[in-house]
Amino acid sequence: MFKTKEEFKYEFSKRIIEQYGRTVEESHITEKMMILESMVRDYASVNWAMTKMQVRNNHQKQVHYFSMEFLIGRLLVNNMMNLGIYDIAKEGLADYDINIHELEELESDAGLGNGGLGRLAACFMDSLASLSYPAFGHTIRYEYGFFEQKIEDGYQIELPDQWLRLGNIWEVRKPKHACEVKFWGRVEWDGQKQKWRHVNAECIRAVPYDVPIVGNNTTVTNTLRLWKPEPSDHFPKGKNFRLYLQEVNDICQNLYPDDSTPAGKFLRLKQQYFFVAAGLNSIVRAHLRIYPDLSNFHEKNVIQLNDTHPVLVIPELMRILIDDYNYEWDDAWHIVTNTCAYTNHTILAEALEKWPIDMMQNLLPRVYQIVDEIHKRFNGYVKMQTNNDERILNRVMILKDGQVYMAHMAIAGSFSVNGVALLHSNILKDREMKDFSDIFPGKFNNKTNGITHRRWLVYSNPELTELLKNTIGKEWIAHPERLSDLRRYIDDSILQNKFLNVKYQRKIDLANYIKEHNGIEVDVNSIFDIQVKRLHAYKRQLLNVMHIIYLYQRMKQDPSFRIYPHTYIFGAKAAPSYYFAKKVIKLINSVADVVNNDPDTNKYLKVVFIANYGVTIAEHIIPAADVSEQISLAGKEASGTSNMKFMMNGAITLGTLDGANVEIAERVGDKNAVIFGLKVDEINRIKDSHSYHAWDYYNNDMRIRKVVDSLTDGSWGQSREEFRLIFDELMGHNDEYLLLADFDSYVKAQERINDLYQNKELWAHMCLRNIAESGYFSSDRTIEEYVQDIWHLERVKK
Ligand code: F55
Repeated sequence: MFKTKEEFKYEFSKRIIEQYGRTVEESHITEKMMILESMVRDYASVNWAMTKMQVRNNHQKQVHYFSMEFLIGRLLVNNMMNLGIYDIAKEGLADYDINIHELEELESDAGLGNGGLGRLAACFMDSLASLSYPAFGHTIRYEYGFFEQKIEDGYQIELPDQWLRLGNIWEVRKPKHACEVKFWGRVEWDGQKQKWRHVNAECIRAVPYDVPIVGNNTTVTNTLRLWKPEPSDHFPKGKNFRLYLQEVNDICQNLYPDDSTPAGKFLRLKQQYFFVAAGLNSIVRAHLRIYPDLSNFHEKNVIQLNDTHPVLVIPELMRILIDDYNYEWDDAWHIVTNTCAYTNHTILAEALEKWPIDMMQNLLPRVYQIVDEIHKRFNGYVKMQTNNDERILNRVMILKDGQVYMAHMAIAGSFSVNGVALLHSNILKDREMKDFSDIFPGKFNNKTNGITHRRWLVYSNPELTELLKNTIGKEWIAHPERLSDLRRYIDDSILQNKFLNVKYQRKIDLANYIKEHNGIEVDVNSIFDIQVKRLHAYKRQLLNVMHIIYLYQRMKQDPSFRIYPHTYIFGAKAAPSYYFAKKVIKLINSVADVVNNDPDTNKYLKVVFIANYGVTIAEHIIPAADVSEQISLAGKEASGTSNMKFMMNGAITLGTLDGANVEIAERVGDKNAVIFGLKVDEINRIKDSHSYHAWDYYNNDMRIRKVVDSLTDGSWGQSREEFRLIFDELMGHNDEYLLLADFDSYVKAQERINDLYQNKELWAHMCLRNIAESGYFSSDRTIEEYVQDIWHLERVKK
């Protein structure tokens, strides 16, 4: 493998000639990019093979992270940086007159996820490898990732995300690890063998495509296994071949673009079982290559269930143990419940997965039988634990109202249940899932989320990284908690100025991006106030827009009222069938059109909606933020993770006491975050007493009335009906997420930002304090906690 620039250049040109029969100069830019990728992949593959061998030979325990989503983004730069070969490659390419950044831009952004949950899985894989822990990820190899968003006439348009257009150099097809997954059919009792048989099933072959997950500054390279469905050799007799092929392909066509409600679709259940069954099959086979049986399965494997989506692991592993390996129920249950751990990411009732019983029974007849048995035995256990309390039993049952409650099965079948931030974990334990935590004391725990500081600071913000290195050295890169070394310097005025200058540079970059993509000129000296995340009512992008409308109306009405120049920036994808969310996008764009083109105000106020928000775009946006909008209704955002990325890049959180904002505010202190809004207990009181009346706020606060009225009086250049849905949500449905109740407090918080920003020294001090306290939010810390409390892994041994 190349160690020097010259070796790199030799290898690069040799491969181009061998592969394409041309010189470097003659080759096409995509060819150059693909050759570079293949060199990095091959560079990584030595470590990859070694890691697998070491884990096997040392009989090490592994974690298997099962997730329907891994939002990994681009890998080229990340892998080169983690391998420490970026500079060699960059300089070698420069000698050929190739700008490495141009190659980087050609890689597609692997968007195999919706939002926070999928991105968390990707950050965890990076931290696991970088901390040298043995880990596998399992998911589906979607043909099309999360849709590409375009904005036309202010509306969201969805286009297919063809991430595999140029092929995917990182993946390696592993047909030898393929297996069969069975759907449909029925179960029959085999009297001779004394067990159930699944007959007349439709088989689909599952073939793994393995992607190396390269650790930073370690030889450990783990695997992300993408499962692809293919036609089985056991073609179902009498079935129409084309129909069958269609069914096979359907499984991996699309990622469900829904972060709010489990699309009650058959196909989604099929997807879930498909990758769960395939993943388990490969783990069991790997285990049996080393050990004589499965009785120590849970000592060598731990399976983390990323939300309820992969919870079929529980009955499927029971099925394998009982049907395929002749374990008794109790022994199998012991293994399963010592293998599985479950992470909850939401308490929104509409997001808790339930599957109609008949659907599961038809599609997965044997698995359903096992679910039914788990349900019966769990009922028995609950009765025993609660002195036959029928009310509790009714609340915790796995099967009820004709549905399978996946979260209930997850809790019953796992040894650990965790939330993703302190507040969220407490709400789970003390409120939403209190019955379960009474039944299983000790099972519930918290693991506050984190983000990989490598991607989200070191690689995406090299300017800030350089400044940090020059100030506190580079220990923090391997030990992010050492960002606290910065505490001593936050009042150093030279550092403060350098920081403000780095921020300024990044704002220029983003301003150029906006100019190029939106055609809008923004003032780089204005406050960049940014809200980027999935569009959802509870995240309250609408509150942000309402405040912008209020500022605009007030500046129009009162020429003596002017704000410090602000650029409000949004990025958000709405689920295609989520009409309200799509209307909010349209509203943002309509308000932007009016406000940006009004010469009375546009020196002070600009609004920008950046299309197609995803990992790659986030890497440009986040380093440029002054203000991080984290304004969900308290109690609704389980954690949030963009809040951490912004903090680490020196932005000030403008947020409610929700999710991980609580922990951010606690760490930086009151003075270094701008917190507003109702708190969880206040909201609970309001909701429990039914005492909230949106119309009271409308009638009593002229600012609110004017903002709300503007939705239906044509102010935003549209018909009066265009935003009726939004008006109705607020005034007709009594403002479920209490925007009007938090409006006044939000206005005041924005005013605080406005004042604070004008004191440059104070502002820089606040930003630096945020960076200094952000080490805790590295996913390295989160992973260490999972390892200590749940997974009990050892680092890969040589
Ligand atoms: C995707 C599909 C379904 Cl069916 C349901 C939810 C999702 C999804 O994307 N959820 C999600 O992203 N949840 C988020 O998880 C983050 C990581 O824990 C949290 O930070 C965030 O608060 C939570 O909303």
